[in-house]
Amino acid sequence: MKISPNSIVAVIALLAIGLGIMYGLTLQNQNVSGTYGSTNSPPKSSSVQSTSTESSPINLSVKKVGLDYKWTNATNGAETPQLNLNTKMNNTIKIQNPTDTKHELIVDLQGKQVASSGDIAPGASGQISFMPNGTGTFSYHCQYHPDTMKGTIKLTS
Ligand SMILES: [Cu+2]
Repeated sequence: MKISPNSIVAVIALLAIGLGIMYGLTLQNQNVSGTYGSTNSPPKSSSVQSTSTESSPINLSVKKVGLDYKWTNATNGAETPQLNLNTKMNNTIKIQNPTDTKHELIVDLQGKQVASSGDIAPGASGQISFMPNGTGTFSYHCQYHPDTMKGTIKLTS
């Protein structure tokens, strides 16, 4: 009997969904025990990424400093943090926007856009997930505040 490519894709998708559900349940259990904050949400079960190639998420926020807006590290409050990303792994950057205007995180490679969060409205959150597979100079900025909301990205393989 010949196995069609479609059935292989279906089996892989089912396995990925199963893994996603198990991972989600694990996160929920950890939420119950209090080791995780309420901002954690289970990954999308439709992702075909194995969880072993997922690096831990980076959490960004935005702060108004004087008349300017700045990206901040949502964990320690540092302004304009360098983002450390892993090559050959899926990197997720989560963004909260507690300010009174919209922002959009853009990731650039050699000055050309490679990923975008889309608009993040006041009080909303968003995220970018992507896998840098190579070398080059990555950077990030805000679509609407490119002069004050820009920073560097360091790649680690
Ligand atoms: Cu902005």
